[in-house]
Formats: sequence, C-alpha cells, structure tokens
Amino acid sequence: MSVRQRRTLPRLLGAALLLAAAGISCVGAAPLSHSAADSTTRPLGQVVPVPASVTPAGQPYTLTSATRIRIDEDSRDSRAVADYLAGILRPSTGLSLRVVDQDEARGGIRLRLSGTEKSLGDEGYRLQSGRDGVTLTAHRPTGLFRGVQTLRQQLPAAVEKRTRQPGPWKVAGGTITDTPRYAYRGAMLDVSRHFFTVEQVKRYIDQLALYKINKLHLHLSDDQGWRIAIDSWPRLATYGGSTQVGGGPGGHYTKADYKEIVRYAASRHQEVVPEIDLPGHTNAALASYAELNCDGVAPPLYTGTAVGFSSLCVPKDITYDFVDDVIRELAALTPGKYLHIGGDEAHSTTHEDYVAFMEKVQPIVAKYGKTVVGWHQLTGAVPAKGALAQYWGLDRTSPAEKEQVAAAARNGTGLILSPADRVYLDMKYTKDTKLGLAWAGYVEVQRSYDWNPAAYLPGAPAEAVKGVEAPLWTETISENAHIDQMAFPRLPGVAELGWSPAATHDWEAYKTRLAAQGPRFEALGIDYYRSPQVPWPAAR
Ligand code: NGO
Repeated sequence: MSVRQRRTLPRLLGAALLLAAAGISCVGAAPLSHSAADSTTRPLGQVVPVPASVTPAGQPYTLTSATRIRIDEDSRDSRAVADYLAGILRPSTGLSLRVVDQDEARGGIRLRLSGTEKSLGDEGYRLQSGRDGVTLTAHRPTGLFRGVQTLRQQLPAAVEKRTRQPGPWKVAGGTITDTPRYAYRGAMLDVSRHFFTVEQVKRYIDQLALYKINKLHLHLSDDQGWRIAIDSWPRLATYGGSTQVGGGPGGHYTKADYKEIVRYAASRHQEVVPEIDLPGHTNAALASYAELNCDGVAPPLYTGTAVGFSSLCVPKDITYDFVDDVIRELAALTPGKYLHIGGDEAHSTTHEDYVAFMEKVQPIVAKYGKTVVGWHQLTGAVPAKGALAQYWGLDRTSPAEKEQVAAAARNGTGLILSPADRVYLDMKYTKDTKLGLAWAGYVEVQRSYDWNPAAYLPGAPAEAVKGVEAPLWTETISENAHIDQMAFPRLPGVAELGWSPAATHDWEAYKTRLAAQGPRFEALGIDYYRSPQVPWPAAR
C-alpha cells in the first residue's frame, strides 16, 4: 500500500461511517465499504451524478464472452443505444457483445423500452443488476442512453480504454431508479473567441454525455469571430470568421459542418442551443458589413479580449433584415426548441435602444418556431412569454440586479443558472491556475459544487429554475487539453447539481465519488486538474 493509499483509506472509511450514520442507503449511492478499495466491483450508485434511488442487493453481474446486448425487436432507437454501448465496451473488454433481439438470448445486458413506465419520464431509467444479467428499463430511448452512462460508470475505469484490458468486468447487484431533478442541464462552449473544429466539439459532446448533460449551448458569434455560415450574408463567416483572440486564423462551420455537430449531439441525446449574441458582442458582423453600422463605416476585425464596445444599429431597418435572415437560417438548422440571442453587456447600446431591440427581435425568434433564451440582462427589457433568462451574476451582483431577475422569474420567465463565481468553467481554480480568467474570483471544485440551484437567487421561486449550465468561455482556451483542465473536474459537479435530487447533495460524499472518476478521466485521456480538495486515488 502506498503512502497515498494509506492516507486515502481512512478517509474513505470515515465517509462510509458518516453515510451509514446518516442512514442514506436508499437515497443516493450505496454506502462505501471496504470494497471501495477493490476496484473490480464499484458499490452500486457510486457514480456521478449520484442516482435518485439506490438499493444494493444480491450478487454482481460479470460480463463474459457469452454476454449479449439484448434489445426489443424493431427498435432503431434501442439499437443505436446498444451499438453505442457496445462501442464503448468492446475495445477494452475484448468481448464480442453482439447486439441481438431479446428473444435470441437470455440474461446479459437487456435494454428495455416500456410504454407503461411513464414515471421514468423522458430521461429516467431503472437499472437492475444480479448474477444473471443487467436490465435497463426506460420509457424513452433517452432514458436508456442515460442509464447506459450509469452502467458504464459501474464498471471499472479501465473499461474506457481503447485497448484490451484484463478485467474482470463486474456490475454490483441491486436496483437503481433514477430521474433528473432538472430538464435543462447544459454546457456552453464559446467557439468564437477561439474556434474549435467539428472534431473538437464532438470530443466535448462525448465527455458531456458521460455526465448526462442534455444541452450543448454553442456561442457562435462574438466580437472576435462569426462561426456559422449564413447564405444570405456570406461575409459573416468568410470575413467575420477569419480570425480569433490573439490573431490566429479562426474558422467557421459550413452548414454541413454544423448539421454534423447537431446530428452527433443528437446521437448522444443532447440538444444544441445555438447562440447569436445581440445587439452587443457584434464586432465581427459589423466588420463584415459596413451597412450594419450607424455611421456606415465597418470597423476592423478585433482580436483582443475587451467587452462591451460594439452594438448593432438599433434605429436602422437593415438591422432587422439582418437579424431575420440570420435567425431564419439558424432556426432551419436547429431541431431543438431554443435559440439564444445573447443580450449581455450591451454597454454601447442605450437602455431605450436595448428594450426596443429586444421587443423587435424576440418575435422573430418565435416566428421561426423557437423559444428565446437570453443572458439575464434580457430581464431589463420585456422577456417574451416562455423565454428563459440565463443568470450569470455572482455573490457581489447588486441586490437591484438580482431583484430584476427574480421579479422576471416571479412573472413567469424561466431561469437557467450559470452563476459566474460557481460554474464559469473559465474561472481559475486558484491564483496558480495558468489558464482562465479571475474577474469572478477563483472557483475551486468545492465552490462550484456546493450550492443549491433551487434556493440560489433570492426572491426567485424554485419552480422558475429550469436547470443549470456550465459555460466555458475561451479567451484563454484554444486546445483540447485546455478544455480538459478547466472543465474537469468541475463539470461533473454541475452535472450532478442538475441531475441529482437535492436530498443527495453532500460535498463529503460527492468528493469521494468524484475522486473515483480520476482513473476514468485518465482512461479517457482527459487531462484534468488534480484539485487538492479531492482525495484522488494514488496513481497505479
Ligand atoms: C461574461 C461575458 C463574456 C466573457 C465572459 C468571461 C457573459 C455572459 N458575457 O459572461 O463575453 O467571455 O464573461 O468569463
């Protein structure tokens, strides 16, 4: 036993005693026991996000060469989930794991869609595991996909590797029944400040899937770059997308690229929420088309990191032709419900103009069949019926600003919570973090996890909160390794806040479960921040 392990074990046992004392074996994960140190069978429910209900019982299931993945006949959706699961398990286990109709085999891993299990909702699932097999039951295919993430995490971390590993491959026995706390559990990637390729976005989508994130918000335009091809205004992408922070070459998505991102996200049961930031944060557009500027003069492209200096010309008619074209083309690429229109930091737009602009633009979003999302400054105008406001304030945000958002929430505007001093993934962890910004303070792992979305904003009713989102702004982020460092391990904590019942919230228990994700991050090639707040297992 290494010194590190000797230090970790008593902590694990301490946590086990605490959990046992709290008597929470049926809510959240099974209590830890000595077997936590035995990496072959992870105690049932020791996953992130922690499931709503966990009842350990009986023997584990062991995957063998006889294991089949069984699906209901004729269900294309189940087959897609089964193929995805097999794709994860085959390389590391070396097992064939053939996908078969359920009648062709017994036991094994069964993916079962049930029309009668309505209480599982769109995303819930039940996992039953015992000596003879594992059955995942869901009302919808998305529930099967979420259940697969739990199943994956019940297996040893080495299952994530892409080369043959020794095993054994055991799933602890018992029953998990799990549904999400919030319907909106998002992650945002800013592809404007630095451009990220389709492949890079897919890599992030795969990482998000493991933690049951269901919304991928793409920040597609900002002062530094316009990243989506719009046929009626081609220079937006070809010129407005031609650079990025620091002056690199930038880039943009063709419509085919973008459709591929949307398709891939859908295959991971994620909905893409596209954002065109308006009326501020628009220098890339203003630089591309002189006629969008009040003075008719196009500014140069911008590669710095200041905010708040650009604005569309609110009084000009052409502004709304532009917005209509962009939203029409973007909505046509968007199977999802939402279209994000930004609205933050419009410091170069007068208040009157801002209100007038939002009054004209929100109906355009509705005209093309989408629901408005805006940063919470939208509540300074009149949010459209059904709109969501994304709150990105922080502890020191003025009471008046908080109250403006809370009042809108009391009035029916839904909230997505992204408090910058909690869940902005671009904030430094500590003063020593090389990447990131610090305007909202340092955000260590505990701080990003340890808050309650339902009670966060004073005066906002709990029912107004539709979920949480972790934004990753990319002024300082330009590579996969940077995304990894900033998102991991904070992102899984935000995912847990969005998914798991409030009753399971407990930093002490969470940090132990998070620690167990360390080897999984490594197996997946995620270069995460080794926060000293988390009792990571000793490297093997
Ligand atoms: C702010 C600003 C962004 C920055 C980000 C950096 C919002 C909503 N607007 O968040 O333009 O990139 O901070 O942390």
